[in-house]
Amino acid sequence: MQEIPVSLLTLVAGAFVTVLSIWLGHNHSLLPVQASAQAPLVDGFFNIMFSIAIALFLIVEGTILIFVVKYRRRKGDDTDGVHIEGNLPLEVFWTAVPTIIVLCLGVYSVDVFTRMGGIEAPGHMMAHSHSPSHVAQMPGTALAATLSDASASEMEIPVPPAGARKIGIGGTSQDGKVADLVVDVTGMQFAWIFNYPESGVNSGELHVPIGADVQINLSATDVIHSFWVPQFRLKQDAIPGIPTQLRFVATKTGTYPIVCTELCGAYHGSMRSQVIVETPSEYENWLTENKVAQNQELNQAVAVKPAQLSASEFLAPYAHDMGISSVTLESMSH
Ligand SMILES: [Cu+2]
Repeated sequence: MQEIPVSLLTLVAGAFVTVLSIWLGHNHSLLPVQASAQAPLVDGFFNIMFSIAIALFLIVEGTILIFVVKYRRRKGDDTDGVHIEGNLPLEVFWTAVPTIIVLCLGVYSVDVFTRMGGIEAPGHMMAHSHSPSHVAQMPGTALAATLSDASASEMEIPVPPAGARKIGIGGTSQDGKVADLVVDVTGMQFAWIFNYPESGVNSGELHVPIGADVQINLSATDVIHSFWVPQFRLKQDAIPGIPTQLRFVATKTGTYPIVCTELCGAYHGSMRSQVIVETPSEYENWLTENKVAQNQELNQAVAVKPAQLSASEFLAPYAHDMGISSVTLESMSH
């Protein structure tokens, strides 16, 4: 009986491994639900990496299994194996293939990060600097300062403009488009505080309307924390003294966990909150209820921090007792 050529068998096995890997890589339930417009970008990247990992697993483990059976020791065979040393073409091949894979994944990951708004347009990020005075003002650029003596004309040094460059996903890359909703988020040991600057509402959980372009300004009061919503596939550090931001569009109503994912102290594990993605009308209701509730709290407060209040807000509780109308008060403060 004639044998099937090995090359033909290899070709069939290769096609089978390719199809199976791609199918498994795109039909798994390893990732949580996609709840933001950014999530499919990350998942696309994950699925490609997972497909490659499955293919490598099948090739390596499959080869081991085939060889264990095919080249097992036969009864009465006590001879040594064939001595083989080196195979340059083979070594070039198995070095080149991973190199190409890693380079392609690198380019793809940067593309995903850019489309999510993680990298600012070059004009925003880098500025040509020919003046040593710029260098001197930058923190941590002792090395750059030394180098600039040698090649000042060729150096590209990031110079933060007056507004300071934004760190995080979705900075100024959205073509300067203003977000629909801005929320200031403060991380502290061991809680997240959400402040809605437009309405003055403070909350322990994040409410956002579905489909809105949301910008989150992150800060930390003590140590580094990290704001992570697995269902949004978004994560950004909150760093004391350095403002960072996240920008996302929620695409699925529901309640999703917010997890601090930077070990920040003894109760790091309990530093959790939740983001509630609501319909616009539900969101408006929530906002109105909280505005009312928090205004009542303000009027009943025994001690408030004057620094956080305008003059009329601060005087409002006393003005009523003194018989001064809020209109008078308003005109006094201008
Ligand atoms: Cu934390």
